[in-house]
Parts: sequence; C-alpha cells; structure tokens
Amino acid sequence: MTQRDAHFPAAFLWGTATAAYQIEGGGTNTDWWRFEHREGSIAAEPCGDACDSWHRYGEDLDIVATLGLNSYRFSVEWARIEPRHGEIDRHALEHYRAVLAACHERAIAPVVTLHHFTLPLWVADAGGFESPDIAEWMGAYARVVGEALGDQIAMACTINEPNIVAAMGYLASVFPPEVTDWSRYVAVNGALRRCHRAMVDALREGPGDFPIGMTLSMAEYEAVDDGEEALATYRTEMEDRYLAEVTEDDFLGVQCYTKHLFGPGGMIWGGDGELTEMGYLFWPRSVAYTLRRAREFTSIPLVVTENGIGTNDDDQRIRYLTEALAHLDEARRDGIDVRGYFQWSLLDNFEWVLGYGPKFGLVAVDRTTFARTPKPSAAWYADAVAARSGEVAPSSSTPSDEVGA
Ligand code: IFM
Repeated sequence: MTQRDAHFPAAFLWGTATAAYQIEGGGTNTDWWRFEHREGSIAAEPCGDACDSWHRYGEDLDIVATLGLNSYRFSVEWARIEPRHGEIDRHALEHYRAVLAACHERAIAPVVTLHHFTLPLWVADAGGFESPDIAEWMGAYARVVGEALGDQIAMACTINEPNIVAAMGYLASVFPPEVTDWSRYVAVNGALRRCHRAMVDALREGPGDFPIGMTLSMAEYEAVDDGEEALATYRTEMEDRYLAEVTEDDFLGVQCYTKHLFGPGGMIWGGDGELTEMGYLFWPRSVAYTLRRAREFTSIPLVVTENGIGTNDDDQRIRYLTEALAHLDEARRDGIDVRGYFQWSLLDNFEWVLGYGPKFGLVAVDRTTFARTPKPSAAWYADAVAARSGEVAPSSSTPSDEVGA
C-alpha cells in the first residue's frame, strides 16, 4: 500500500451517521432494490423513497448544524456513480459535490463512506463479492470518487461493516445474495479485505489528505454453557481477521450496539435482560468494550463511526446514549486514542430487511410527507455534545483547519 500524510480534523468529531440507500430513496439500480421486490421476498417492505434525502439533504444538514454537531457521516452510492460498468454518471458526482459543499457551508466535516451494503446491479449480476474482479472494480470506483470528491472529504470510510455484508449475505441469508455457506462466507470476507486495500490505495493516490479507514461491526461477546469454542470461531472471522489487516490504515471505525451470547450451538439471540426493538441486549457498555478490544489489535486512531439503539421509546434512547457516552468518556480518559463519535442515526430510516420498523433516529420522518421532527433525544444529544465541546482529540499533531469546535 502507498502511504500519505493524512490529516485528522483538529477537534474531536461529534456527529451522526446515515447511509445513502437508507435515506436517499430511489435506489433502483441496486441488488437491494431487486431483493426487496422479488416475489416472496423476506424483506419486510421495500425501501421506496426512504427519507427522500436525495432531495432533502440540505434540510438534514440544517438539523445537524442546529444540533451543534461538527461532523456528518453519509455514504455515496456506487450504483448511482457507476450505473453500468465503466460508465460514470457525472450528474451523480456533481450531486455529491453539492452535498459536500453544503456540509462545508455549515462548518460540518463530511465523513464519506464509499460502500454501505448495496451493489450496483451490474456488479451483483457478475458475481458480486465472489467475482474474481471485485477488488479491481471497487478500486476503480474508489479512484473515481477520490478524484471527483477527494478535495472536499474530511475522512473516508471505504466499506461499511464488510463483516456484516459477508455474515448477513453468505451465512444468515438475510441480505442479498441470500446464501448460507460457511466456506463462501469465509471467502467473501477475504474478498472484502482485498477490496478495502484496493480502495485505500486508490484513494491515497488521489487529491486530499483525509484519513482513510474501514468501519467494522464489533460487539461485546460472552460465552455461556461452554460456548467458548463457538464464540472464538465466530469472532475470529467476524473481527480478528479484519483487525489484523487494518494496522497500516489511518484509522479504524468501530461500530457497536450490543453484546452477543454464545453457546456451543452458536449465537443465542437476545438474552436475559432488557432488549431493544432489534431483539438486542440493551448494552451501551459495548462502546468501551469494543474500543478496548480494537486497541488490543492495533494502535491506529479509532473512531466510533456508529453507535445507537433501535427503539420506539425515546426515553430508552436517551438512557442508552447517556450510558454509551459515559463509556466513551471513560475509554478516552484511559488514554485510548478515539477521534470521534457518530450516533446512528440522524433519521428514522430504512433498516434493511426489517424495513421501517426499528427506529434508530434522533429525528422522526413522516412516511408520506417526509417532514422531519426532532425527538427529545436530539436536544439531549445536542446538550451532551455541547457539554463536551472544546475537547481536542488526543495526539492530533497535524490538525487541518476544517472544524473549529
Ligand atoms: O442500519 C444499520 C447500518 O446500516 C449499519 N450498521 C448497523 C445499523 C443498525 O442496525
């Protein structure tokens, strides 16, 4: 891999995160759209117009600014940028340049994810992550994004939760291409790591000096009833092989929501105790746990690129975030180099196979009018961030002047 002198924003990044397919609407040229619309689909409902953020991104960014957040994580859609192999849609790139400009106008540092779960149909039809060409295609796509947008990006995430793409698509069979096969799952994990490397290389050769990393889905894990071996096998593939690969990256995005229990037969869904709408254990402590575990594998800076709760009960969200931020504070006090925290998610949005059921947003979205209504948790988060403002991220020796908070 090539290297470059990456610069982090000077201030600790306080933000919220979204993803293109979950909020933009109209993602017709993707494997997900086809998956939702096929006869007998297991998807709860189609994504449709989502939150219409393709048109309403200015409104979304106004809310981010009103909350006093200094950053926003969003993704760009490969299927829009390269709708057919080798055919680049300049209009789509101009759109994302406009989104980036809208961030900068509001003093919001844009954190851009290049791939968040969806594949263009031409890629899916050619074998998706099982195609021998996938790393080359993703590298070429990253080069296009870097050249067109790199001068405006504050941080870039190559692939969002590659381990979830593989686990849900090739093991649990609830994401396209709906496969359950351990050896294919392992092979796809390997392919995703190669894609990440190709994307890092391509981005590093382009304009800008933004830090580049991947985001990994991590969790606290606990073995019950002699489940240690099952846990170790699963976690090695889910986390350890990825953590071993990122040591030359500029940062690692840690994404955490809960704790998973493992018995000898594998993962035990839920557990005794308070559960969230996703059926997850209410486990905000996973923030400190996963940061510490990531630190055992690598000394590169960490960013909590997603953390939050799916719940209809906004008081429960506030309770979760209160505890999660306390655990983040504790990890930082302990000297772990964490550069930012992104709550998932700004908006109630399309939660993949579960449709619009689970509510992760600080802001409710009317499904007919798309009117945005901030919940009490939005004001709570704004206050929590304000109370922590003025903190400078540890060891940010080469600050850019992007964000002043
Ligand atoms: O909505 C998802 C997101 O797309 C990826 N990380 C987990 C979130 C909540 O399930």
